Amino acid sequence: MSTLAIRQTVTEVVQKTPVFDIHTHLYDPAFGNLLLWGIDELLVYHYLVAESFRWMDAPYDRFWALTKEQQADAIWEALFLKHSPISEACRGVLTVLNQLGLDVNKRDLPSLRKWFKQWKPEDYVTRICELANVRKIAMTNSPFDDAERPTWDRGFTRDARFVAALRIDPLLVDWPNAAKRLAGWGYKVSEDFSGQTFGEVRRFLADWTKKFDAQYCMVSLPPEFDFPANTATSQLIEHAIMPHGREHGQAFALMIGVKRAVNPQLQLAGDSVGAADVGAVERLCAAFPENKFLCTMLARENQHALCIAARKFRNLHIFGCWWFLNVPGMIEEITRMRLELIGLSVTPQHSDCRVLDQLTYKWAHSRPIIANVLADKYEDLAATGWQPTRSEIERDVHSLLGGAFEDFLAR
Ligand code: FIX
Ligand code: ZN
Repeated sequence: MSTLAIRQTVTEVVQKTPVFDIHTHLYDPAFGNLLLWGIDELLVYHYLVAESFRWMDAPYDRFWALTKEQQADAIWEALFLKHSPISEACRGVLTVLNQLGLDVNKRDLPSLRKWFKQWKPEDYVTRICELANVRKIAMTNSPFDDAERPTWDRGFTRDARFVAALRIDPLLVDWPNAAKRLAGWGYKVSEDFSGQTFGEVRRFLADWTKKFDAQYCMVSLPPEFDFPANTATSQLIEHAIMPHGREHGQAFALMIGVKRAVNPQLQLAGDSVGAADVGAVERLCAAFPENKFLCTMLARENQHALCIAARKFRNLHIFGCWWFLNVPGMIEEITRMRLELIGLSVTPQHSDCRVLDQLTYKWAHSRPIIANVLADKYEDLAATGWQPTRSEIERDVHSLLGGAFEDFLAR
């Protein structure tokens, strides 16, 4: 293949390969209103809330007292009408509308609202999955979430496109309160870890793993996360999460580097970032070679060391350009570094979507960047005389877009 043919083939294959989106905040349609979609949800996405407050002088509370539609109006006005919507999150809204065949140039929010009202959620899921070319979506499912627990308790017919992930932040970052809740649900735990506490936490994890059919167990952690350490988090990981993971063959996903609520007035939009110690991840992987770890980190400064950790530990699979890193410049830099350091045994991207429609933009924006970096790498190979074939390219792209993740979980 000529270099032009390589680039065209890679671009086409990356577009055509269905994705397994391994971390989102989307829900199976059975969860009703928890599955967010449509223009108002797109506009009140917390990424845009944070950006819009930069242009607003009114007290925070006045914004929060508005209805969702009024909040969306205020954001539309501040970020789309009064200034050009060039940030990645703003551009995302326009990509969604454009992919749906709507004319963004009219800048006509009322008629956009009207268009969305004609859809039924089940049909819309299918339309969006087709447009985004997504084959599977990992949800974020928390037994501590009062909004979703009743649906699990009641039971429902699963939509095969949505798989569950067992999210346990309260257990690991707020043990005293989590212990009270577990005790309330009949698990014999004590805050000081005495008696059967660890066994009972394992029973809790096993019960919800079964109820969710959870593909992996996940936590987000602050930059201060350390292991081993004299903390409840470290104790619980060692004595409950690790044995649970081994017993159920379940990977443990760590998302490290989030500083929660640096500006609580911004609510969900108020979280920030801090550099963490990749050494803690290395020590976990070394201490528990029989466990599998998935990891993404929020700080740009951690990305290189995290790649090196993945070179050292085959029980570590790194993934995604998380949150503030999910912007074109960072995706390009991080993806290039990962492919150069660990080749194809990585999942370069997840969407982290909170609104169904965002699947179209997150993947439409990431795919060409991944394709471009990959094409550079194949061109380098071709320069040595090693010609990649189309089927090799298809195999590799399938790996990057979820296949390597599935293989890792199956190991
Ligand atoms: O902890 C997480 O899973 C984060 O991804 C979210 O909580 C965060 O609010 C987000 O939406 C980032 O994209
Ligand atoms: Zn997330």
